[in-house]
Amino acid sequence: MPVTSSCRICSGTVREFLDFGRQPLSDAFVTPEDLAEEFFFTLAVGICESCTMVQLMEEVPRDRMFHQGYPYLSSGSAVMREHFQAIAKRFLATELTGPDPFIVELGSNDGTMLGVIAESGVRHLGVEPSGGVADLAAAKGVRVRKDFFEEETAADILAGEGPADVVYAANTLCHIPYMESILRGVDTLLAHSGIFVFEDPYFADILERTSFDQIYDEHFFFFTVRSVQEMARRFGFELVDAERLPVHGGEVRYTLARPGTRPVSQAVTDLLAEESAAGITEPATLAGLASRVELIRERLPALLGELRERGERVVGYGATAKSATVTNYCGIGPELVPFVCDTTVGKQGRLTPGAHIPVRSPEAFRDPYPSYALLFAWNHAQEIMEKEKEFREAGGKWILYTPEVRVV
Ligand code: DWN
Ligand code: SAH
Ligand code: ZN
Repeated sequence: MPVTSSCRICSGTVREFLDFGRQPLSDAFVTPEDLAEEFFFTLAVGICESCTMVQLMEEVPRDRMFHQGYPYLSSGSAVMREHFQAIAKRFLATELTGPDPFIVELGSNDGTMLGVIAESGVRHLGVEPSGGVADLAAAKGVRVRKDFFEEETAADILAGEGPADVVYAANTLCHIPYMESILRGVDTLLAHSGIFVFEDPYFADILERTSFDQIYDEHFFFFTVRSVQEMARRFGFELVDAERLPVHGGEVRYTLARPGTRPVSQAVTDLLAEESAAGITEPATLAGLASRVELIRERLPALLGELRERGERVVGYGATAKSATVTNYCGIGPELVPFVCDTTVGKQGRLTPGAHIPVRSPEAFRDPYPSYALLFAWNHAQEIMEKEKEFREAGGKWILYTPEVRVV
C-alpha cells in the first residue's frame, strides 16, 4: 500500500517517495538529563499528485521546534551576513522609497537583515516566535513581535501599523505547514502594490546535489517554481520573479505580487521550462534521489569505520540542523565522530539530537587538529575552508557527503 497524506496547499493526495524513519527534532540539542524526554517523529517526504508541492508526510507541532531556546542564529556565517545586508539595501533602494515605508520580516531571528533596515531609520517589524533569538534582535535596535505569523497576527499588525510595502521571509516560509493562514495574512497586511518576497531551499538543487539533509522537521515544504506559481494563484497572488541564489546549497528567491501590478520576469518562464525539461517531479527522478541517498547511507559510515580502524581522528564541523538527518539516518554516533565543533554558544556543551554527539567550541577543533573533518555545514564550505586554512596546511582533510561521499 503506498503511503499517502493530504496536501497542505490543495488537499490533493501526497504520495511518499522517501522515508527516513523515526527522527528527532533537528535543533533540539540535548543535555544528558533531557535524554529520556527526547521527541521523535516519522520523517518522510512526498509529492502532491495535483499541485506537485513536495512536503513532509507528518507535521511536528510548531512550538516543539520554535521556542525560547531555539538555538539557530542567522548571524553565524559571514557570507549570510553579507547576503542579508545586500537584500536589505536592495529593498531600501527599490521598494522602501515612499514617504513612510514599512517592511515586515517573518522569522527575523537575531535581526541580521532587519538590523540594516533599523540603522537606516525605516519603519519595520520582525515577527519571530523564538524568544531567545528575538531578544538578540531587539538588542540590536530591531522592533520585534514575539509571535508566530498567521492570519490573526497579520490583522493585528495592520490595525496597529497600516499596510506593509514589503513582507520578507528567508528560510521561514518553507517551515510553515499552515500556508493558507500565512498567505491570507500576507494578503491582509500587504499594501496594494506591495511585494511578498521569500527565499528557501530549491528542490531542483536538492535533487542535483543529493542534499537529502535539507530534509528535517523544520523544512516542511520543498518549493519549485511550478509549485510556488500554483500556490500563489490559489491564494490570489501572482509569481512575478524567481531568482536563483547560491546560499544554503542553492535556493530560489520568489517574489509574489497582486495579479497585474508588476510585470512577470523572464526568469519565471525560463525556470519553469528548465524544471519541466529536467522532469524534477517525475517518479523516476524521485526514485533516483532515493537510491542515491541509500548509497550515501552505506558509504559514509563505511568510510568513517575504515578511518577508525586505521586510528585516524575525525571531528564533525558545524552542528547543523541538517546533520540530524545525516547522523541519525546513517547511524553515525560518537563512536565514529567523537565530537562536533560549532561557534553557537547555545549548542556547545550539549549533545546533538538523537545521535548524541557532544558539541564543542571551535577551539576544541584546533586542540590538536584531527586528521579528518566531516563537514556538516557543507553549505558554508567556501567560508569555512578559507577560515580553516591552517587545518589543511597541517595535513587535515575534509570529508564531504553531498553529492557523494568523498575526501578532499
Ligand atoms: O532553514 C534553516 C537554516 C537557515 O538554518 C533552519 N531551519 C535551521 C538552520 O539550519 P542549519 O543549522 O542546517 O544551518 P547552517 O547555516 O548550515 O548552520 C551552520 C552551523 O555551523 C551553525 O550552527 C553555525 C556553525 N558554523 C560554525 O561553527 N563555523 C558556521 C560557520 C559558517 C562557521 O564558520
Ligand atoms: N530568517 C532567518 C532564520 C531562519 S530559521 C535566516 O534566514 O537565517 C527559521 C525561523 O523562522 C526561526 O527563527 C523560527 O523561529 C521562525 N518561525 C517559525 N515559524 C514562524 C512563523 N509562523 N512566523 C514567523 N517566524 C516563524
Ligand atoms: Zn497539492
